[in-house]
Amino acid sequence: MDYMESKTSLSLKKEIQDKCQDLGIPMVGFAPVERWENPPKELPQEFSNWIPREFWPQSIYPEVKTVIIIGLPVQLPIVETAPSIYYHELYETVNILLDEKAYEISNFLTEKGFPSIYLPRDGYGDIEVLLERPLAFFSHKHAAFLAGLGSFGLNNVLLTPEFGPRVRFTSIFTTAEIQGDPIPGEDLCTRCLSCVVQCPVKAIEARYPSSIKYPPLINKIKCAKRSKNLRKQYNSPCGICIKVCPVGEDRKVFNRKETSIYNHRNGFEKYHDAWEHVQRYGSKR
Ligand code: B12
Ligand code: SF4
Ligand code: SF4
Repeated sequence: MDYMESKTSLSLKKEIQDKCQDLGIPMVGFAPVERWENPPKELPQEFSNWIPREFWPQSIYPEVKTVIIIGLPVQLPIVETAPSIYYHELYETVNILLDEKAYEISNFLTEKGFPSIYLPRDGYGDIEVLLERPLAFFSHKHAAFLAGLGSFGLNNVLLTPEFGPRVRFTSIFTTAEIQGDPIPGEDLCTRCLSCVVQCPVKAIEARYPSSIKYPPLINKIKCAKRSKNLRKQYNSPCGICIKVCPVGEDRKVFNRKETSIYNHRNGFEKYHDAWEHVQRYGSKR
């Protein structure tokens, strides 16, 4: 990149950040596509098994130069009712918003002369498809990881300083060359094992937290089966492993630093009563 180009890249980056602010997006990151081929040394975790080449952005849209990742939070007191119709509705709302905002940003950039395309926040037809092959064609959590937005937890999702794992992502592929964001390199997972212990189907198989290798061992089929069952009851997604995670400033914001609140009723009756009330209505048990 020459001097003029890097100046353009910086002002364009600022324009995109401003656009995100106008759209009410609290989290945005930039990852040049080279990071998929040569993951930066300062990443918080080393992977024993990196994403296969066909999942890289440049394999999906050969013209892409930068991946822009946007994140919207899922509000903690609603996740606390999970599984419930309330969390189900929130999940649907955030999904629609993510897709719409990414679509709008991609058109904004295309109109500026940088052809760009949005990606759907998920990208699968039905849970039945995932039971056969629990993969999508592109992984947003790895994109967010490469943009320096967070680190992987034992729960296999990305933990962020702001919202812990309670944030959903999508991406935009742009032909604009934009400077990548710095990578803080901090491993945010405390290895508290709450996600492992609380998973109702024991899908998180991490047993030796001191010698953890990434990606963590997740039985995706067990998790997808639970999701299928909950969907029949209008209660999906499960979300327990993101509810119990102690990481995230949102815990302070919502005054929920104490995570033992989820383990027993004693002393926390008012919360349990509220969650149980929500769970009694609008979905099957
Ligand atoms: C398929 C899927 C599921 C399935 C399968 C579960 C799973 N663990 O993958 C189901 C429906 C069960 C599910 C559940 C959940 N999901 Co989900 N899911 C996805 C989806 C659509 C695709 C993930 C994917 O295929 N990635 C691509 C592959 C390459 O990544 P990977 O699976 O991590 O693969 C690694 C390892 O498997 C390993 N590996 C080992 N051998 C091999 C072999 C091959 C061929 C490959 C490819 C990889 C591989 O290497 C890979 C790289 O490290 C993404 C959305 C998206 N498009 O990104 C959301 C996504 C990952 N889910 C999300 C969430 C939040 C959840 C839930 C908490 C439910 C909820 N919404 O409340 C649970 C958590 C489950 C868990 N603990 O992992 C969020 C995560 C956000 C975050 N903060 O990180 C995402 C990004 C959705 C979004 N738009 O925000 N999910
Ligand atoms: S989403 Fe539920 S079933 Fe899947 S890993 Fe997390 S806690 Fe377990
Ligand atoms: S619940 Fe604990 S072990 Fe699991 S991801 Fe969060 S910090 Fe890590």
